[in-house]
Amino acid sequence: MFDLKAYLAEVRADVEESLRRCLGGPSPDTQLSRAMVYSVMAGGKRLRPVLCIAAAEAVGGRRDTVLPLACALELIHTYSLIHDDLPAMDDDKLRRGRPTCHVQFNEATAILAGDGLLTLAFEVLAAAGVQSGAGEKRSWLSVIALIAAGAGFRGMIEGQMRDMDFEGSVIAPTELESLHRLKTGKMIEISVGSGALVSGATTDQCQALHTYAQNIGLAFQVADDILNIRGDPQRMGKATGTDRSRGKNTYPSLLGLAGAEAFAAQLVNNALKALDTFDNKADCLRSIARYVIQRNR
Ligand code: GRG
Repeated sequence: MFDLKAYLAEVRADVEESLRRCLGGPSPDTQLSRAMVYSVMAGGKRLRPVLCIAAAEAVGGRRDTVLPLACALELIHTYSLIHDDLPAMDDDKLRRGRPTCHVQFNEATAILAGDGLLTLAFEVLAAAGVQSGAGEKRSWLSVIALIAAGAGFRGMIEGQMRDMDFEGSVIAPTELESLHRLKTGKMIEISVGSGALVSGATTDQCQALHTYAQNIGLAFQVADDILNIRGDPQRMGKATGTDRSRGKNTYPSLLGLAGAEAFAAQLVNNALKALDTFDNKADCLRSIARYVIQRNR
């Protein structure tokens, strides 16, 4: 039986050490760098780095090769959380169990800390590409393009835009699905896809992992919607009940709680099925798929 708890603890420790190195370069001890470190090192499940590393290992790749990639994904994710919490967006006061970045510092610092993390991510990626061997540079360039597109205005940012536009109006399930495939799903897709790509996955493996990622990406969002109703704010480190008060479209509001749970379980089954041709090196990905809907934070 795969020990997911031990795997998560081990991968998170490696990622956090690497994140500290990324953030600890020759920069002055300024309010800006303090705000960046504050938000990145505030905990968090590190799901995107874990997925990136697990996908690499599932196709026989090495963890140390993809660590810069894993860090870049977490830096981009943290920037998106800082900006999502801003008064102009969700106006949240608590994130990862701490005051949000703009509450702890101020709004301008939070905006710039997000900008700093986004650009640092591409600095880290480009440096890894430069240091890679001659035969690997092409896949690093492809990965940089994949990440820029997934996190960008046709990906996560467009998802965020739609999420805000649809607040207060009822939308069809298909619209909700395409919104989440962008807002939450794209980062999960590129986490899995980039880890596999840099590790030399075959086209068939990439396709199967893409199906896996699409399904767990949506399942993650459905679970997030359920946790926003049923979760314990203390354990989650953020407020709950916020979707309803903001008039957000969610899976429980469209399908009911039981319907949303059944949908999430179906998505996880689809994800597991996509891994049928993989050997036991993909057990980490299989366990993560189950964890995505069993998690309590
Ligand atoms: C502002 C450009 C921009 C994008 C924001 C990610 C996002 C888009 C918004 C976050 C709001 C939200 C609640 C999204 C639903 C799912 C999600 C991404 C939750 C946060 O990710 P976790 O649970 O957080 O992995 P931790 O803190 O564990 O890393």
